[in-house]
Amino acid sequence: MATLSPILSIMVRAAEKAGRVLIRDFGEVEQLQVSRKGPADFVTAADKRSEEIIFEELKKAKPDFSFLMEESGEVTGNDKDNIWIIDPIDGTHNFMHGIPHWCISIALQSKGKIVAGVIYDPAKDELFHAEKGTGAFLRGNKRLRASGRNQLENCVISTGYGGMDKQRHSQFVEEFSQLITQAPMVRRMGSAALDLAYVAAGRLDGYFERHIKAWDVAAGILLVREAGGMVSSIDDGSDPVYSGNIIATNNQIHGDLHKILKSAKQKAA
Ligand code: LIP
Repeated sequence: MATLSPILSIMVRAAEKAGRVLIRDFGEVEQLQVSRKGPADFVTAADKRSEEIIFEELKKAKPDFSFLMEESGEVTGNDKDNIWIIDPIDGTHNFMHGIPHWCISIALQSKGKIVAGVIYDPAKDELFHAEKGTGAFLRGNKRLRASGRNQLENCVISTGYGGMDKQRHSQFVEEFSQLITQAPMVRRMGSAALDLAYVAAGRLDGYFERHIKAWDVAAGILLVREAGGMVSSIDDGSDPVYSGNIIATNNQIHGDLHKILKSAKQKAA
């Protein structure tokens, strides 16, 4: 593998250390499915333990950096310009159900821009990484490139939807019903970070989701852009890291997919 930069090495080391513990926990989760209550408490503990491991590793390497984390929230350091954005398990429900499609996502935001991202899938031992201006890679030096498909009917599009109130539900139903008439191959795989990594890798041609968090998407947004894809917010020109709504594509179908989502929003209003 090409030599990683010092900052990516720090991020990869933290992700792999947490991943070793999580893959052991994941093995135990599969045994807990039979219990009526299920492994929810066990997975919550795994989530928190993963975040603690990542936090300690990054803090040791960069003591002054700040943090934004899914479980522990914000930790402001002396250096407010550099912020680690961490999802210790993205795809938590997959993890909880013993489905091997979850990951660790770590991004570094510097002066308001995402400059480095690592998405690690321990179950498949795939590590995606990118640094601003230097490309996106799958460990082993495989350069990631977004797909070239430009006809929606040939594209695989992923999406997600969290808990929904009535308004959200009707909007999603309208988006989905309009989408499948033009792009019938839609997937709901349960991890925003891996959805974005797969757009960067050309495995998916597009992804969109509303009511999503910065830690779900920050690293993946950089991967998609460094792989030649395009990322924007769905509803306006705001930063998709924090807007809570995102559309990411191979660049070829961005306008077509965006048009469907905007039309659906108007119809559902
Ligand atoms: C998940 C996202 C997924 C979304 C889920 C959830 P988590 O993140 O990756 O795309 O649909 O509702 O937000 O909770 O597993 O970190």
